[in-house]
Amino acid sequence: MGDKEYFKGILKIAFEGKASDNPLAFKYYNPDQVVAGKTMREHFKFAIAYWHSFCGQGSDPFGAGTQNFPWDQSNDPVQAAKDKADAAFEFISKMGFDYFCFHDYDLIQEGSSLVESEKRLAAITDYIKTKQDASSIKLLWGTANCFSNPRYMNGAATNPDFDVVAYAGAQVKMALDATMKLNGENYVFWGGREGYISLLNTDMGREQDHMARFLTMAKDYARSQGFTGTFFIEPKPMEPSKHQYDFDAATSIGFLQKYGLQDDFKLNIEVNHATLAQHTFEHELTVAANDNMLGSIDANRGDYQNGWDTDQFPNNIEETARAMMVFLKAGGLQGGGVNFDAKIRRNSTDLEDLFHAHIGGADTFARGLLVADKVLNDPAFSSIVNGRYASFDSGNGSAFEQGKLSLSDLFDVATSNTDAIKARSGKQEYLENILNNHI
Ligand code: XUL
Ligand code: CO
Repeated sequence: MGDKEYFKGILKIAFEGKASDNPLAFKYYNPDQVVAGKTMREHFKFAIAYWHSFCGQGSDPFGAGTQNFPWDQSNDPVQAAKDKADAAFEFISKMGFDYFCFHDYDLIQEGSSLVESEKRLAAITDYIKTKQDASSIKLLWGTANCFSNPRYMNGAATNPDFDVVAYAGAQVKMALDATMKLNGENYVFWGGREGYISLLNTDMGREQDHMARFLTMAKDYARSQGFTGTFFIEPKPMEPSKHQYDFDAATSIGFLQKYGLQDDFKLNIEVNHATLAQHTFEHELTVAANDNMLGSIDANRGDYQNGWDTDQFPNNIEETARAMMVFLKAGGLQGGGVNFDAKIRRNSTDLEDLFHAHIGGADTFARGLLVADKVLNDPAFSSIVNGRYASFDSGNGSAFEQGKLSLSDLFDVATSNTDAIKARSGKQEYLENILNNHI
């Protein structure tokens, strides 16, 4: 820690249990508690998002930022970046989390040229490396911000101008170097402007070929430098582009499989991105898990009354419990963790609010996990779900699953069945009651 303490008066957040009335304590997240064979710490690998918690100051399209971060006071970019790193590491340590995630220019302000940016990134990653060595804090993933700068208004890897594609390549190379220097466990691609605003001027097929080429080059470069981590694609249907190519989990998996990238790349599923795509969080996790592509989670929530990415802290216990059922059935995440890609509201202006937000998020996931484990182990629940497919466990159903029947065989089976088809209840309301009873 630097000499300065930013979050004065706040000590390390401890697990005190449900009965505690201390607002700065975990009620459910007990890092050492074992659930379904692993500690909560191991299940979740909670990470803080550098951008929302230490960079974004609450500006929106209608007004300037409302936060006045004490670590954002220096005019010298390197000093300002070091102060921000001090604040971030103090916060992560006090939360008792193990990880952080960043975009390149969250760490330090972009320079006026690529060479200047590279120098700045080298300076701040040197500094962060010493802070990592002095603590147990690790990098869950790094990424490059290839969407904010106006040069990327028509996309980065999918830009119709090759000079911009090359620029994005240089930026991603530097972000990969920074990630590898800090022993990042994974690397993320979120294609905010990799899509179109109008199809009148867009060659979609050619742009998608370019995106695949670009991802392949990035993967080959990192592998050649000894990076063994996983690459994640983060699906999102829209915003800022009208339509983004990584629309949802199914679309992204199809893309990765088409271009042979499915072994190196997995998915980073974000709650509010799922709901923007008209899916539930549990749906997107299920699609990813079914193809062995469930890599990581960006935790947050949307708002039922509007249609954009509000990135609020997770607090919906039912939504999280249903997601954790998928998570447990899938055997967890492939390489990733749970990154709080969420921001406190614009009028939450006390530094302490950042703690309340992350405590609530961690407790929501912990509760979700505990509930999911109970539901999955409840015989009343599993017998209904398993029983639903029992007709495929033996006889002709089993032969069908094994590919041993033809369509003519189905005709013979159906015509020789003299009994009327029985209505079999899906028991949805009963299952919903079982879930709620465990909450
Ligand atoms: C944007 C979003 C990003 C990615 C990283 O909606 O989720 O913050 O997680 O670029
Ligand atoms: Co995200």
